[in-house]
Amino acid sequence: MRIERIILHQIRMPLVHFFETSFGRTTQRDIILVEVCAEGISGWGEVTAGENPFYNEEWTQAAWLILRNYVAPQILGRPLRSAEEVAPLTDHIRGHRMARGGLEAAVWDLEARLASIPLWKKIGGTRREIPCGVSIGIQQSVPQLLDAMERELAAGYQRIKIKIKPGWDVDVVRQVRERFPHIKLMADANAAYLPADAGHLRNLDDFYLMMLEQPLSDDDLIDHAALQSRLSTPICLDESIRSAHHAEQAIRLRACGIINIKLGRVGGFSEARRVHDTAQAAGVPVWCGGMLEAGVGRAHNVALSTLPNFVLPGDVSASRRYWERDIIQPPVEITPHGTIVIREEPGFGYELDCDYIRHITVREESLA
Ligand code: OSB
Ligand code: MG
Repeated sequence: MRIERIILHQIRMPLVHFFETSFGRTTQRDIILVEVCAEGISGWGEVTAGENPFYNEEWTQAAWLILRNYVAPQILGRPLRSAEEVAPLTDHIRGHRMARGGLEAAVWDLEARLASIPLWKKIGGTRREIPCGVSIGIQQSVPQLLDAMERELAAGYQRIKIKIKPGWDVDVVRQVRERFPHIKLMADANAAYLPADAGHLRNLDDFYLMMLEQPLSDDDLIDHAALQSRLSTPICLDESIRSAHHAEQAIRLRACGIINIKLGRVGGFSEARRVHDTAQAAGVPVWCGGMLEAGVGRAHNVALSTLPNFVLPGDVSASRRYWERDIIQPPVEITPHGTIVIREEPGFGYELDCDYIRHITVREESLA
């Protein structure tokens, strides 16, 4: 396969409801879609960087430049035997894994479409139905949070993740547990705490959470290991795991018992699979995280979640939780028992709604 053209599309989509984490509130998304073209067929990827460099150092504007000036020139016109060759060709670029991963995922989709097989089969997936959870952002009040949880549980979701930060943590989790004593529940701090908060975080052990996600800084495996030794609740790492090497180090240090895999954060499917395999070999379960993706990224997350060690419900939820109208057809939907059924269509398995994409495009550039 030889990529003849790469088209960057930046789209703007308002969220149905704002999404708030310890690092800030998002009300509308600015998303880069990467279209790679060969032999009259297009493959699509989504860059999962945020609008601001707050979750990690990446953001939409920087990702556009990295893709245009550094990633696309490495790939354009070059004969590729498989999508696995893409990540090594951009390995000399330090960081910017979401930008690189957006294009990498597009080439995987293209390769699957050229072979007329589903992407999930191409990457070695085995599940035909994946378990789903939801991530609920920080709310204005506890009753609002409880209402939101009520709605998601009624929709069938198998586990609820709530976002926490200093001042919105132990008391909130206590009230949630009083209201929902039996559900699968977890909390995500997005790196909002310090090692000195260990005593405070230990209070969370009373609420038998499935896990506590990324309590400490993204660059701090050693303090996560120290914290884990004082907590009975398993720590799950998100921001800290950018590669299989990080996964291996975190597991060796006992810094976590569970890993959240995000396609963009680790730079695409090849590295996501390596993280998956590293964790599986160590007996560490993984699940698929989300970055408020539009349909392309959402469909890629569904495909990734079919790998065998994705044993815990992911933050892979229905399109309608985020979008009035998604950019794929049909939108991603869940069953009444909180699963997504895997589709058999080639590539990522959904149709692009190109008219709608054109309608919400704010910038486009074709590279050849
Ligand atoms: O830490 O998992 C996170 C959204 C934006 C940035 C970071 C995170 C999240 C989520 C959203 O939790 C999950 C989703 O897309 O449903
Ligand atoms: Mg997280």
